[in-house]
Amino acid sequence: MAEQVDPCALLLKNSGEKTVELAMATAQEVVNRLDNVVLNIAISGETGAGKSSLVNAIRGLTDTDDGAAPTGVTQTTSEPTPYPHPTMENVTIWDLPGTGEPGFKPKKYIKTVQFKTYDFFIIVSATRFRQNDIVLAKEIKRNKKKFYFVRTKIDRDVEEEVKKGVLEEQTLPTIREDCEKNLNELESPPVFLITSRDLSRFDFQNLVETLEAELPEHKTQALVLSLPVYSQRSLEKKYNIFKKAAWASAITAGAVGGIPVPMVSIAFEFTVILSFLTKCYFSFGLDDKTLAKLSKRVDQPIQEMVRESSLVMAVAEKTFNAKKVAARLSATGGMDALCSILPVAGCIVGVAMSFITTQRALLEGLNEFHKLAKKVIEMAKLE
Ligand SMILES: Nc1nc2c(ncn2[C@@H]2O[C@H](COP(=O)(O)OP(=O)(O)O)[C@@H](O)[C@H]2O)c(=O)[nH]1
Ligand SMILES: [Mg+2]
Repeated sequence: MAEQVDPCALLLKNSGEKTVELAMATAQEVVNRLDNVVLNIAISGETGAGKSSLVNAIRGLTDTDDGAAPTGVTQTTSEPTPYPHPTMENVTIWDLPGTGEPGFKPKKYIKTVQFKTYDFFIIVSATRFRQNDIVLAKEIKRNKKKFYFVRTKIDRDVEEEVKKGVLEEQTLPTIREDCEKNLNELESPPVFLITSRDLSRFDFQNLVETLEAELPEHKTQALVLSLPVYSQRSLEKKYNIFKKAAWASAITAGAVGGIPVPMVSIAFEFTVILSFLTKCYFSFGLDDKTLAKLSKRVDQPIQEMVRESSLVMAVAEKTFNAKKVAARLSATGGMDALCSILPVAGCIVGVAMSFITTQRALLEGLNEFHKLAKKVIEMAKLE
């Protein structure tokens, strides 16, 4: 049998609060943060620089996917185009109009694109940064917003240099220095070298880490969860966010049903587990769309491997088949009970369950997804 743990003590420990009331308020905040944080990322730069491709890469899409921003098209729009994240609807990547036209007016541009909308700007170039990029950065700064310089299409440069016998290790610092020198008017801010074709290469991780250090914590969380899994490190960050949020989801399972604490017997809502695991599932990139693309790209049977997990399948099919999910979660005493009491798909179970059992179920599901996602990274050799 499971060991006796005092749910109240566990709640206080997990929340870091002194009273149950404060812990409940914190829990609600943690849960809201998983869903409701609004993040708006602006991608700017000259026409042809690679803005739309970066918009797609950040959203985990290739240029030919449904809903992808059109790329390689020469016509320009004068309006910013919002591209909502495919699975986190509060995260939007904005494809801004090109800045390269003669007579470009940064002040007017900033006004037209409604700079207040964005949490930060990414200024993209596939060559050295131009005067337009520099004046735009100055204007963004004057409006007290942050900007980051991204030099994209590095895969292409590296490839071309390799053909001439120049190694990648030599090419990268040369490009970096050249770009940074060109930005000395702005006191040479860092330039992040990336390729939208593969975010696991070059400086994308550094860019994300710089953003993490500079954005408010809740925005950072939305950013980390919304980015595709492109490395072991990016997965670990997501995992830690979910791990820290599990207790809060577990406790609000009771509160959502309008049932307040008594701690020991909170009404247990099965849909909470599924909603939590569905978020993990998409954020870890375990969904069919993502895996089908990855399997094809790296020519490995990754999708098949993941689909062997019945927990994944239950979440994927939205069958909300409680027995299937519960049976897959390891057979702790609590889980056995769960199997026997959860009758119909998707319904709220009016059975009293403890916060501890719910939390355990969330963590076990999370751990299984984490293991699978790690295996995906290994099979795809994403490092
Ligand atoms: N090799 C390579 N090509 C890229 C990359 N990013 C964009 N491109 C290509 O560059 C062209 C212009 O990109 P696009 O995103 O449409 O530029 P935009 O006009 O700034 O939106 C397209 O043909 C893209 O496929 C990249 O990182 N690597
Ligand atoms: Mg474009």
